Amino acid sequence: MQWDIFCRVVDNFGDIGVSWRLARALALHSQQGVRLFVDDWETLRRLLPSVPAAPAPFVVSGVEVQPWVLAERSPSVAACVIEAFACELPPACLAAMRASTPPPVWINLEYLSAEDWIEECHGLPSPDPATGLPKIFFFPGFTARSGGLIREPEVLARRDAAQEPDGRRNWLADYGCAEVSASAQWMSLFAYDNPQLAHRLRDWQVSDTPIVLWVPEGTAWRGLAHWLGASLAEGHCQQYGALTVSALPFLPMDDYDRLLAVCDVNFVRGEDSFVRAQWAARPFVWQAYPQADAVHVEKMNAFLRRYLQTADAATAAVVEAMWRDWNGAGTQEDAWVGFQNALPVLRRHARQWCDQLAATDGLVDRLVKMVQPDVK
Ligand code: TRH
Repeated sequence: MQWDIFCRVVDNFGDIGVSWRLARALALHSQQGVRLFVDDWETLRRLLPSVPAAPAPFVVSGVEVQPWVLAERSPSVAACVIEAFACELPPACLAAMRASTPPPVWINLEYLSAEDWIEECHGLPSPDPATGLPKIFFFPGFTARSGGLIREPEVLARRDAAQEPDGRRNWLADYGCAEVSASAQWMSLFAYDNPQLAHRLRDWQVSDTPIVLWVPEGTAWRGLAHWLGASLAEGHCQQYGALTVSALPFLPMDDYDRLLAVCDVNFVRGEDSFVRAQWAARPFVWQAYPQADAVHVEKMNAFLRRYLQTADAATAAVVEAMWRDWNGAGTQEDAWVGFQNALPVLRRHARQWCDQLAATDGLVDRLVKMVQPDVK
């Protein structure tokens, strides 16, 4: 069976990050033909540096990656068409889909949410006004009645390897600098502009425990530069009291996953890094993509209700305080101290949560079962 995934990059990295992970997981899982059409080759290359500079069809990890224009010029219809995040397919593809017998299964991949309402909408078809073809809405999520989470077959094994005793040594061999101690508390930072960052940096500077903060290139550099009073460049690695700041390049995706696995705490954002932090099975703080009318706070609360269901009241309180503070939903001066003190418990909790998620079908299994119900 042939799968076509269409992705337009609206902003940031999440659209292509999720689409690429899905394409790779589908190719690995089902050994079926997978093509990924993408309109922003440069952003794809940031995640996958092995992709050649000139946009042209290219096979990587079993996925045929294609520039978007090729779908516009010579559309061919796959048995299953996945439209990522309602990105609107090229008119030529829509026409070819309408003319094809039988028509393809057409899936709209939605944004991940922990909210209850997605269960009612997951898997529902809706007629597309332009073509009359049914489009099925697929909602990734955390429950059995949702579309699940993308989990490539080897993701947990790769995490376990990175968390072996030599995992940090290997990381330091690739990205380390003399100032970094392998035994410090390691944290990664991937964030949108965040006024709370300055407060946290102050906390970390006076921490009793030495802290190393790994910061891949991106928006968080701006906040850091403001706090440092100097611009930041790749390779910047310097100590500020108990805090060592290490500025990394924007990492190839698999190295970003490795960073999450070797850190004690991960600050993540958006959708894809949020999921990867959960597979890393380490305590994490999520910055939800900021939306008008504090919609993102609702999303955060919906996730926390699930994530903290089995946590005791004291543990739940420190996580809630830290996450609310980080998402601008209620400042709490001692949010970090409480969170840091609870880290041993939070680490066990993160592992339990990850194991619980990993015991259920991943998104690709659920997708294949929906599209090919007869396949065992
Ligand atoms: O980049 P994001 O903010 O993307 C967001 C979300 O997807 C959000 O839901 C969407 O509405 C908005 O974009 C438009 O965060 P996200 O989802 O975590 O995607 C980041 C991707 O970048 C993820 O696949 C991990 C990858 N990454 C690297 O490969 N290397 C790096 O160094 C870093 C920091 C990230």
